[in-house]
Amino acid sequence: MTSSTTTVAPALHAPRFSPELLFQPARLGRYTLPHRIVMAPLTRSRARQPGNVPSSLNACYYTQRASAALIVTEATQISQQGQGYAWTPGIHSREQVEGWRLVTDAVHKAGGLIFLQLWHVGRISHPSLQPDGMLPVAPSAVKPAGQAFIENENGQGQLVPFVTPRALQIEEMPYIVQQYARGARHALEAGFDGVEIHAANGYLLDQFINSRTNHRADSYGGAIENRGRLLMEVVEAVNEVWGSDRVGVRLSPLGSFNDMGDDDPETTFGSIAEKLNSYALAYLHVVNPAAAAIEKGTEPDSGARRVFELMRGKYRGTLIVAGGFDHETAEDWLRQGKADLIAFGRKFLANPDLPERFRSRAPLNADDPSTYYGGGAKGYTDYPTLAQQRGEEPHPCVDERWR
Ligand code: 8OZ
Repeated sequence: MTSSTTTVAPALHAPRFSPELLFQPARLGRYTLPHRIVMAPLTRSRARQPGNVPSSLNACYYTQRASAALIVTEATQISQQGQGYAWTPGIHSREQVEGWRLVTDAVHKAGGLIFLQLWHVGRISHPSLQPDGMLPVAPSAVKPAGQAFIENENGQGQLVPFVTPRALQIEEMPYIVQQYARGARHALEAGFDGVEIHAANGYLLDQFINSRTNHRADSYGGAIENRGRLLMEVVEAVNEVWGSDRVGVRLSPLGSFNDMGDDDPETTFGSIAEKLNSYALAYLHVVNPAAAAIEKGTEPDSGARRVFELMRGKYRGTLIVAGGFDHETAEDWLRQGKADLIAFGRKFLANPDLPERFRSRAPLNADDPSTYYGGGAKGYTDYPTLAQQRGEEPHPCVDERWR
């Protein structure tokens, strides 16, 4: 039988299911990504001490996850003033830049793409983490409810009440922007592929954006144009270093983590999304305000849906969405045009080969919350790949330089 005799109408030959959008290539600024599964930024509190220096253990962890379309590193303080938790890595000292070099070299050897997340915690800190035991800084002297995670005199982690932060003087604002610019330059020296500006989850930039933490009467407070000013100045300074097509911004509209809140989130986050259009960034990364509902399998409340839809409508660039997705909900969101890429946190933490597992519809390892923060290789670099589960030996990737 020749092929011509078997030719039938193309429609009958079309696959029953169209190919998954999760596995279609995507543009991200100057990069082309092979698929749409991003590794979300995840605080793991395992930087080498003293000095909060990234180590070969951290390089091992990221390299195991190099099949992500993009890795966004854990939040990384741009200054000692910007640190809010014990044992998180920094990008302000020479040793830290060299430590991150281990990470980027190893990830690149494995074919990965990696952006550093630039972080200043603002009021979510404690004098014991600050230079010379000073007060943490914030837009306004508003104490967050809750506790800071610090290291005590015995080298152990400990929760202590937050203090009332010191409101930044307007004369200091250029120096805050310069902290971000230095972090950006250091990230370039450390060999990253780009940077993400952390403006989410109740840290400094988010504290300026949200009305309940920003009571300023100067040009950084009041109307949203003013509350968004610091973020825009930071974006401009970081773009100078990297070019806007290697810079992303992360926001968490309606987020309540770290005692956050805004009196008019539609205006606030709609305006920020709109304003960010003018910078031609690589991407905007949004923590889905409906994440909790998605995870529970319930309908998100209408406020969360409205704010998200508003932002999606206003923002014209590439949008990454994170928060409680699984394979099916991720594919649904891409199909409905609600996101261009999906970021996975806890699933990537527990499944170093997450894209392969999704592709082959393999079962996922469960994550272990007791090993999220602090410690060593356990619960960090010992989650097995599919290959290991089939009996292959793990690739040894931690060398003796760690600790
Ligand atoms: C969990 C624990 C500590 C920090 C964030 C950087 O929420 C964090 C963080 C999360 O963005």
